[in-house]
Amino acid sequence: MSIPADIASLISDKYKSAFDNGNLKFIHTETKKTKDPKTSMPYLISHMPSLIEKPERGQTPEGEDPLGKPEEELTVIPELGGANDKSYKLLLNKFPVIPEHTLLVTNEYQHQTDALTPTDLLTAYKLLCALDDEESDKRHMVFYNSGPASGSSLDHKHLQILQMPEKFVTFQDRLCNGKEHFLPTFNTEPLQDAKVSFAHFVLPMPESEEAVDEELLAMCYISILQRALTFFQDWLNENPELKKSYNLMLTKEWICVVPRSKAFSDEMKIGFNSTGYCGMILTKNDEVFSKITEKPELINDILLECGFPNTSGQKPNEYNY
Ligand code: B4P
Repeated sequence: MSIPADIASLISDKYKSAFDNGNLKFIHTETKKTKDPKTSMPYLISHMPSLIEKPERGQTPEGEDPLGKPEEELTVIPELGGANDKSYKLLLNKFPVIPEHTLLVTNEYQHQTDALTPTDLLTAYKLLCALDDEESDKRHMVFYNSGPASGSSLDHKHLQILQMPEKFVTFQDRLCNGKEHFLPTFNTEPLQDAKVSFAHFVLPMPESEEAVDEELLAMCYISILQRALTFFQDWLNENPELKKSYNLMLTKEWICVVPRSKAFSDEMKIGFNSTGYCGMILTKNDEVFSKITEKPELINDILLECGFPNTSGQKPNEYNY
């Protein structure tokens, strides 16, 4: 797996020219940092006016695959991967809220509901290693929105990479702080913050980059994905419409999977993708923005409505995976 050593500047230069030439539409947001007084979960609420012209799920003309034949002006690296296997391309997101947001896209069409492969995971991890910069406090997160209730809008398999907002500490960071890497066993469950409303499965990553290979990443992913998928067996009677959906988030410090029941709360008029489940909330409606900034504890309830109940403290045989 080879990631060009100058990847950060390749992305910056491409972003600058695409921005200057109007090839991408940077979406300005008003942001507010806040915290849930009950769970202490930190939130960064970004407000993007609903007027923005961005196609939503189902609005891309049928049969069109914007990630399959991307604009040259948005393509940072057309062929990325191992020496003999250039399976991916790296693209700029056409509608970023955070500058230099990129997408790791499979060159051959695969579906966004397909499981991630060990190579997908290692390529994403290597990108994180190349982009994170401790000295300037730059951290990145990779995420994968999979399935119709995950908040995804395009079906061509893609992982996304964005820089974490400065000094933003997610609840997963807090949960993994000072903890050594482990793989779950029958007696040792992945970490789950008991104060947070929704089910989530988190594992700390090894501190040393050299310890992380395809096998370790695959073991982490499969063990937490398996726990997330149990919800779809258990809740199918109650909700026969349920379709397997989850969010995956990976940083150099932790990996997390959140099973999802809904992409959008019709009552609260807000939806989430992976970013929402680490506290980065995007609103598109003025009323919703005021409501949740005034009462951030509402967010925990809406995240639960679009996820499943927290199972912290339960033994695996109590919910049978
Ligand atoms: P998906 O996984 O399918 O969908 P998504 O990230 O949830 O974004 P969505 O499109 O639903 O937009 P949303 O209003 O929620 O990823 C598809 C990706 O491809 C998106 O990043 C999309 O922008 C990009 N894309 C679409 N057409 C493209 C094209 N022709 N060429 C290249 N890229 C293309 O969110 C709007 C934006 O803000 C999205 O980029 C989203 O990822 C990002 N975002 C959402 N919540 C955020 C948060 N809390 N903080 C920072 N960014 C956030």
